[in-house]
Amino acid sequence: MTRRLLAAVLVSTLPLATGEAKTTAVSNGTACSNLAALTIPGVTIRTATAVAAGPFTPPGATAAMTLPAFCRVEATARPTTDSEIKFEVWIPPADAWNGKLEGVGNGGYSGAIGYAAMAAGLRRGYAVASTDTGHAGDDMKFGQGHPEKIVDWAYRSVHVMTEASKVVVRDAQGRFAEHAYFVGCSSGGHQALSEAQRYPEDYDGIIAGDPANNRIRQTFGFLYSWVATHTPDGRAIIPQSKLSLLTHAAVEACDALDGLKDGIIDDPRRCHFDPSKLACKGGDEAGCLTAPQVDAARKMYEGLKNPRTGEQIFTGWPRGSEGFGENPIQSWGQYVMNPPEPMRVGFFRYFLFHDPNWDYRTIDYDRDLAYAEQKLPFMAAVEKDLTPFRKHGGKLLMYTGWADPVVPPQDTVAYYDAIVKANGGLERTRDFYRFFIAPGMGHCSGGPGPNQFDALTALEQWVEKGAAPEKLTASHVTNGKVDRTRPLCLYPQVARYKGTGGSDDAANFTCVTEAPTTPVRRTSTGAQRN
Ligand SMILES: [Ca+2]
Repeated sequence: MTRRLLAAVLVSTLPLATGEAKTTAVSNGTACSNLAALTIPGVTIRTATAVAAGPFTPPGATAAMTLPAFCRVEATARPTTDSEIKFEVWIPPADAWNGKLEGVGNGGYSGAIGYAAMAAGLRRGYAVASTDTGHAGDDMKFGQGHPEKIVDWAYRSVHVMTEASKVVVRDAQGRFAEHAYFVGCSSGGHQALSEAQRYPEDYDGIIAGDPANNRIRQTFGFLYSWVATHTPDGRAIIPQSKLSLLTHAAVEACDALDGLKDGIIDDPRRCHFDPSKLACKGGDEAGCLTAPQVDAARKMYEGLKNPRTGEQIFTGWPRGSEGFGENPIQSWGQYVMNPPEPMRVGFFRYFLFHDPNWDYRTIDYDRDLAYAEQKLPFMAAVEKDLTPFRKHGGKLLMYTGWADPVVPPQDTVAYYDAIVKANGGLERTRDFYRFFIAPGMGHCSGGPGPNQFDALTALEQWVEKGAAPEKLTASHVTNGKVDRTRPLCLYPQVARYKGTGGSDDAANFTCVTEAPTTPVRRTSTGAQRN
């Protein structure tokens, strides 16, 4: 069913729903338990249950979360005969509802409803919706022989969830939500951009964090980086301890390039730290890198090039992202070094080649990329003309971390630069699409840089009051205490220390526009200066 047709069918069911509502509800809405009788084409409402304020333990969780009262609706959408898209809608009571709907995004290939994100939205007074994207679990085998389930994961599930959730909320409250927002990071960021590109009318405001939207090339990048950093028998060449060593050395070399020695590389594009500076003089030791380790690190920074044409297929990972934290996701550990095979090799086995035994050593980066982009173009969300979303009045707030070890931030920057070009320049683009980069932030959170900020309030102000965000104020928190704040500036502006007052206080920084990065000069220390 096309989107337009589905919307028409949904609208045509509304008068009936309104009639029911008037006979059963205290307010203008339908009583929670009666929502189970709601009819939406292609959607089955499985349960509708009033949940009292207090502890609530989501399915699959061991710990309870404390929530305000809400109406919990569990539903399944089947836009194709092979689809089984589970989603939930949580609706606050009329007197607690802020009049808005928030769709929340997913992580990885996760077939799991995002209960924690739903809880956060509900506490703010939102009606919230989340989907399992049409399958259970993070394993990519679900796509083997199920092309429609791949489409459900790639973009359809969020749209179907959104359209149905609007109707569920409308029936529960007796009126449509005044605004709809989507909030996601990582795969959720991919979903966010996909919504703006494919379904520009779904949301009025969208937050896309560390978006994995260049999904096909990112997957080729994962495969290449794994092969480049593992021995032929599959052992990681760089141990975790040496990932931290690399970060320490990169920060030491490039920290001061931004004029402030604060343990943060402000813009890794200006940092050209050469890992050979750490080369062992003799044998392998804890404080140095062997020749294969130097080579592996270089390839991580350089990224994947087409072996035939030399084209950069996918960017490398930034200096400063190697190993800055204890958790494997705060390093190249979780997505590159630690997996026994290339991360997301299932893309090739189950989605592309339909061969569970496909050997990643046989990849041809030229031929197979062309094939993948021809066969599965819907896996990526890289459309650059966002005119329909702009015309809808939508606002898009995108952010990323300059130390992201999972989704390379340079790719997000390249995408935004291309968006600016395709949408009439920076000023016209900023009217509806703004980008903020957090120096020293990891993947969606964490890292030495300030990485906690309230993007949703900024987006609300923009959509509802017309106050476009000029900067976001981010905090760094250690053991529950804020120990540093910093403005995240409107790209391409950067935060510069004013020269007086504490350098851990956002008030002592100003956002300035710097000249674009120019070709850099290699110095004897390996650091680079313009
Ligand atoms: Ca610095």
